[in-house]
Amino acid sequence: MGYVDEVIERVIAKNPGEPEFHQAVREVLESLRPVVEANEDLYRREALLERITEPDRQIKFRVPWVDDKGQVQVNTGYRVQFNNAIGPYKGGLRLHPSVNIGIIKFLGFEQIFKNSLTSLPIGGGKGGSDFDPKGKSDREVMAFCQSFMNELYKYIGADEDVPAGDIGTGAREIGYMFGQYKKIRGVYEGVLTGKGLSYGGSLARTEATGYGLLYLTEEMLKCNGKDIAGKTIVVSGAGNVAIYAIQKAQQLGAKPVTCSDSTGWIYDPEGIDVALLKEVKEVKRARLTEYAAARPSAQYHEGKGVWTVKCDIALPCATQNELDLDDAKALVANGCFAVAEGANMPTTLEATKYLQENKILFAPGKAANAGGVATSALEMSQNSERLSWSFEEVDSKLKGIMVNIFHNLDAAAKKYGHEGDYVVGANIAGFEKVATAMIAQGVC
Ligand code: NDP
Ligand code: 2IT
Repeated sequence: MGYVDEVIERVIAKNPGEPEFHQAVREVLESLRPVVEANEDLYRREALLERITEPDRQIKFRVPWVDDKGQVQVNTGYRVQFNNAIGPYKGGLRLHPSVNIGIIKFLGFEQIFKNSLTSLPIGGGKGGSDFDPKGKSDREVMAFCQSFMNELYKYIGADEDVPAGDIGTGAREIGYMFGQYKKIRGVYEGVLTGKGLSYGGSLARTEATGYGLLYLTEEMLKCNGKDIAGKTIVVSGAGNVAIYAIQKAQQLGAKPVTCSDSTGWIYDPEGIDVALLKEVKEVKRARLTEYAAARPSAQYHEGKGVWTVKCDIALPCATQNELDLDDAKALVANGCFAVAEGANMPTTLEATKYLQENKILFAPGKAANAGGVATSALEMSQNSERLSWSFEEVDSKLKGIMVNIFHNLDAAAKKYGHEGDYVVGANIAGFEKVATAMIAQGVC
């Protein structure tokens, strides 16, 4: 058995009951075969693949808080510090009832390669809790966030580990956590990113993941002789990533016609009304039924369904494994020619394979959604130099980073004989820098 297969088997045996982590490891390691085969003796001696698939540490803790009725609630908090070969651990905090250690490990593992691809000095980590912010009052969210930070503060710091937002964690949650960190440590530092603009946040961080997704998609299309203007786009999700992906797609002359949340989806043939979507999701924190109620051209459907809508480009921006083999078949049958992942691992392995076999341009999340964490790293730079850059400056750096990511992964795919396979390209390009740094730093 080859080294890659041995390590995949070992990871599955050592981490039972963590299917998302197994999936992420399988996807990355299988696409590293060309590099691993070229360096097998060195990597085996260094146990490089065993080391890179084993987190530096996993922290799990109790998060007790008091709800508005005076009842004590208990959630579980996690932080997985996966790899800091190229910089302090960096990655978001997910607050969603589905959160467990396997999900945080898959996200932390992906983050290593994503962060490397940005070309900025950030290592990989992820955290979160099974707390559900939905339906909670601001005071309850604050009570949870403060209790979460009462434990997390021991493990993070501006040069150590810098968390940020993810599903369920936006500016409100980051604000409460930042306040509590400052209170406990007495230090004003860039320990979190995605902060409010009045206390160290970066302009364009809110927009960064969605905008970055479109910058990379535009470049991928351009390099394949296609133009984004005039194209019909289907988007899933209605959160931070989806909203700003829709906004930038419109600015580039495309027409996004769908969005979705955890209960249903919208088809709006006239194009999504971003101002209305923001009002429903960012301000009212309401369901998409409210969007449909306010917009005569919109149709609301219960459940899942955006991938059945005829489109040129699909942008999954909600959550993992939301685009399966049947969805991939529907997209291909309807003439879709490009898929770019705004979410982390939204496409199943079978669906990815099917899309690539059918010559769909496929940009994997660790490249396509790297604009969020890249801009977080720019927020860290601004915090360190105690300056704030203009929106235009951050946005133009973000665009440069995304264009550069595309060319790096395109070149890596070509170098190893897999031209056009951007999954292979992204994994190899992200891995090479981390592997070199790990070997240079010795066994640690
Ligand atoms: P948000 O919480 O802002 O939005 C998530 C959206 O997806 C919501 O519309 C939510 O529905 C929907 N959703 C979440 N979970 C499910 C589910 N299990 N089934 C169906 N719909 C679901 O999160 P983000 O937009 O920040 O994150 C979306 C994805 O992008 C995640 O995979 C995240 O890891 C990834 N990502 C985020 C980055 C960021 O900077 N925020 C950076 C890079 C990647 P509802 O409205 O009902 O809650
Ligand atoms: O998945 C991700 O890259 C994020 N949720 C953003 C992480 C960050 O540190 O900005």
